[in-house]
Amino acid sequence: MPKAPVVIDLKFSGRAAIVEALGEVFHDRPVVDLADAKNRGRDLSDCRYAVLWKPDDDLFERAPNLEVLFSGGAGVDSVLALKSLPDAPLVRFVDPSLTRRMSEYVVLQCLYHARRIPDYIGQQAETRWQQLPPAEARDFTVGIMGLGELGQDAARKLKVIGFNVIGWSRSMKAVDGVECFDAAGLDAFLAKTDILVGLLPLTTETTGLFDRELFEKLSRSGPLGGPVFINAGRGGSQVETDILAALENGVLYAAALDVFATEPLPQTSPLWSHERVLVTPHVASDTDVSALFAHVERQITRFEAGEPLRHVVNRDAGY
Ligand code: NDP
Ligand code: OXD
Repeated sequence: MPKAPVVIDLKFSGRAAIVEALGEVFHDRPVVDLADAKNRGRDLSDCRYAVLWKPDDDLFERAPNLEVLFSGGAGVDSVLALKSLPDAPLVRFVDPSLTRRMSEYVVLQCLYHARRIPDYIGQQAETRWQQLPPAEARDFTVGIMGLGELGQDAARKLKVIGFNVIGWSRSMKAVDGVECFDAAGLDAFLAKTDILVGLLPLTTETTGLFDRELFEKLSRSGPLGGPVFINAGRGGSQVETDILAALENGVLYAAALDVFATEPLPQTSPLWSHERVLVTPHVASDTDVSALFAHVERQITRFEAGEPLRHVVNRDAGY
C-alpha cells in the first residue's frame, strides 16, 4: 500500500539544507513541500501528517485530514497560538542534536561570564592590561530554570566542567549531583543562584516570569558581585525593560539573551548596544533538519504500527 503523504511547511532559513534532507530521509513516503512552487495549488486532502513552523494561514483549511502534527522546533508556543489548529496530537521536536547544541550554548555562556570575558573585551577596547581576581567554575552556582530535555543535559555538562548546578521545574526532578527545586522552592533556588539560565517553555505561567522582583532574589555573593542572566528559552518569559533597569542599578551584573519578546529584536532596542548584554539571534540551538525529518519518519512508523507517539504536547500545560 502506498504511504500517506506528509506536508512540509517550514519557514526556516537554509532552504538548501531542507531540500537535501528531504531527499535523504523520506525514501518512499510522498512529500509535499509547500515552499516548492509546483505545490502551490495542490490539493492537500490526502496528507495525513504535517511538519510545520510558522505555516501558511490556510494550511489547515487546505489539509483537513491531518492526523498528526509535528512541530519543527522544541518550543510549541507559536504552534499552539495558530488559528484553527486541528485537535490532532502535536509532537514537538526532541533530538540529541538539538540537546547537544543547546548545552554547548549554555556551557559557553556560563564560562564566558565566569572567566570575565565581557570585562576583558572592554579592557581590550581601551588597550588596558589588567588582571582581574581569578575565579573558576566551582566558585559559581548555576541555577537552571526548566529541567526538561534541554535543562537536564545542560546541567550534566555544566557539572562536568565543575560548576555547582541547581535546577528548578514545575514538578520535582532527580538529577545526579544537582540540587533540585520544585515550583514551591523558587525563592530558595534563586537565593543560591549566581548564574541564572532560562530554559523554560513559553506558557501563561512563564510569561513575564523573569522580572525585576525575580532578579532581586538572586544571590549577590558570587565572584562577580552580582548575578548573570542567560535566557535561551523564550523571550516572552523576560521583561526586557526590567533587565535593562537591573543592569543599570547593579541588580544584574550581565545578561546573555538568545530570545526576545519581539524577534527579530527591533533596531531601536537598547539591548543591542548595552555593554553588559550579549545578543544572539535565536541560534542557541538550531533545528538540524535531517534530524527533524528522521524523528518525524520514526514517529510516523510508530503511529502507523499502532504504537504511542512520543513527545506529544500537553495542550493544557502549554508545552
Ligand atoms: P521540556 O518540555 O522538556 O522541559 C520544560 C521544563 O520547563 C520542564 O522541566 C518543566 O517542568 C519546566 N516548566 C514548564 N513550565 C513551568 C512552570 N510554570 N514552572 C516551573 N517549571 C516549568 O522542554 P525542552 O527542555 O525540550 O525545551 C525548553 C524550551 O527551550 C522550549 O520550550 C523552547 O521554548 C526553548 N528552546 C529554545 C531554543 C533556542 O534556540 N533558543 C531551541 C530549542 C528550545 P516539568 O518537568 O515539571 O514539566
Ligand atoms: C525551538 C527553537 O523551539 O528553535 O526549537 O526555538
